[in-house]
Amino acid sequence: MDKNEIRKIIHIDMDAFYASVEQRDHPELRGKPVIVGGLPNSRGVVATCSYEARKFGIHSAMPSAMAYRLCPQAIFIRPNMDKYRSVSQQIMRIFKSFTELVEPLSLDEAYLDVTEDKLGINSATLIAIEIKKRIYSEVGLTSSAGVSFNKFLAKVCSGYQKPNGLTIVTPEHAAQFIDKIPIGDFFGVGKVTEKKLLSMNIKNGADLKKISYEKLIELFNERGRMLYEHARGIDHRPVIPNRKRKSIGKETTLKENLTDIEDMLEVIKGLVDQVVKRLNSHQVLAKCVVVKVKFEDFEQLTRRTTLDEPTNDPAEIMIHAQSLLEQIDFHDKSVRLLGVTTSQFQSLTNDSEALSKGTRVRYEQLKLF
Ligand code: DCP
Ligand code: MG
Repeated sequence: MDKNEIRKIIHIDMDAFYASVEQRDHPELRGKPVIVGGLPNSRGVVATCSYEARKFGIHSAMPSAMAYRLCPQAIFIRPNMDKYRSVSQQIMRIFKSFTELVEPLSLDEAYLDVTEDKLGINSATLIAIEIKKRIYSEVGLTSSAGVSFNKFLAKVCSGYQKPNGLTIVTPEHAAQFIDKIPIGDFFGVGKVTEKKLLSMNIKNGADLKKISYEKLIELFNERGRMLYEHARGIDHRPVIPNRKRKSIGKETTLKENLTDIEDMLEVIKGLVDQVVKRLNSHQVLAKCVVVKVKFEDFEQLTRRTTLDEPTNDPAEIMIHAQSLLEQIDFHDKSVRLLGVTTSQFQSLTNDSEALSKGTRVRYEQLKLF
């Protein structure tokens, strides 16, 4: 893309994500301090908490025992990750109805590039409003959106008026907005860097802009260049969509070349086990199995088969891998590498039913950016 073209970027982040899902599903928890994470008598920590609990000073990563001391009446709930993952899939699908350029950062947040949108709406602000409405009516949750012309500003914006916020920073207003951004909110500034910058009396964007390029590079190398640019509203990082994985495989170069098929099957079995682990972590079944062989002379070939039903059963995948290996003509050559790959996936996760609720959106500005 032309670097001079002004992009339209949205960052969406769900409000108190896990806790809001629990309050949605258990109406008796609404309006109450809810803590999702470890239980108070465990060594666990708070994953997140409702905004009602935040008033007591509770926050993510705090030990649950401390959260209990701050707010003994809080309701503690163990996380239900399957549920949060399925809600996440629902919101990502809503995003994708506006653009294919969706980059998820975690279950509850994503960048969208809507410079061109599928529906021809053409205004990032109106798209953000529409997305918030649809998440509320179809999923039953509130979210916060930031709208700007690059990733850095869009992300800072989405956190600006949480919960249920919408903040827009146009190119004309960027400089004055950046001046006020606390230094700890700049991309790549963690606790250590924040301390270092504060000790140099750099508290916000305005202070950061006064530091020379050379000085920032000297202090922080590549990160220094980014800070220099971000302080001036420059951030060319593209929105990179998470392309769906098409295959999962594992291969290994053998310690010694093999000629005995029984030895090869032993190796294949180990590979199948590793592939199945990864199928499970991606929550998919596979319908296609491929075996790859590389010979001592580096010639290589693959054999594939398609199953009647998708599977994640290692014994079943092994049966197919074995029969594929047995079909190979080795011409008395030894084998230096073996691989197993699976593809044609079917997802194991079911989406929970979309909730239908009233639509309510609050926003501060409505500029057709
Ligand atoms: N999370 C976690 N451990 C952390 C931070 C977050 O397990 N240290 C989980 C729980 C959150 C989810 O990730 O619900 C999203 O993280 P966010 O930082 O976006 O926090 P929330 O969505 O809970 O709250 P906010 O309204 O501040 O975005
Ligand atoms: Mg969030």
